[in-house]
Amino acid sequence: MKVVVLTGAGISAESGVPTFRDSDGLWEGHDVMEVASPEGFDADPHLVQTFYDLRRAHLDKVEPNAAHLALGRLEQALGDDLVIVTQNVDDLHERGGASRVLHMHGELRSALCLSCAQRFGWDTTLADNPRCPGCDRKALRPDIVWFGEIPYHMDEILFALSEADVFCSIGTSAQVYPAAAFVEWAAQRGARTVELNLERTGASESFDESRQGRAGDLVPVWVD
Ligand code: BV8
Repeated sequence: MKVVVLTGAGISAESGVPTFRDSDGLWEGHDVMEVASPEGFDADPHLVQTFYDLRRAHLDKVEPNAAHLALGRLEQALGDDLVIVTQNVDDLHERGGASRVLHMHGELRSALCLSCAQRFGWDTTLADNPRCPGCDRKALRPDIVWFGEIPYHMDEILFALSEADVFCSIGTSAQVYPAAAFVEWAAQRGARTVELNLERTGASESFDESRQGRAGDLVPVWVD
């Protein structure tokens, strides 16, 4: 049985990673386009670098929760028949035991060089404008997919969705595309679709089954 799981910020909420659109969310106090778009980066790179530096530093203070660990167990059981696609840029799936995770919106612990296009594991800050380890130019940006940019791994994701028997969406408000369209793409190809989220979303009607609750409670039950 082939399973595709899509996760969003809600799966990391119980680990202490703020979501985007909940009341105390990341976007609060920020104009999204100021901190998560190429235009925002061009206008004020220091603001954007600092926004991601703070989130990168926070990763050292949080741990994977029961939902991440359950998906790690699911990968043990299903192997290559499980594809985890995440909109999240944290590393909690990996620290929860999953080894093959498609980060379609990039990763906090990666930096991308605008000059030589190389990527580097990155654990410190970028706002101090460090030189690229590859080309020595001061041209590093967060390796994050911003609004208007093309998500990563789309070919792999579309192929996995075309083969999926089950599609499960966990902890996402289904407001950002193309991720929000995955349920339709999976359903068109006959997959059974399940939504696990704290509250109903605009996409809930599109799922065969929509369960409300905390990911830390729902995901272990769904997995086991
Ligand atoms: C694209 C950066 C083309 C990473 C993010 C005009 C111009 C250009 C594009 C567009 C346009 N108009 C529309 C678009 C498309 C645009 C888009 O969708 N805009 C929206 C706002 C309408 N999309 C894009 O630009 C994308 N690129 O379209 O390129 C293309 C497409 C396909 C193929 C080729 C080309 C790029 C989108 C990526 C943007 N980057 N952020 C970062 O900073 O982290 S988006 C941002 O939102 C995050 O990545 C996040 O992952 C994503 C989705 O948010 P969620 O994860 O769902 O989080 P949210 O807070 O919203 O919801 C949390 C949910 O959890 C809630 O429902 C809550 O109830 C629940 N919850 C809370 N606690 C718990 C819980 N659930 C369970 N348990 C709990 N404990």
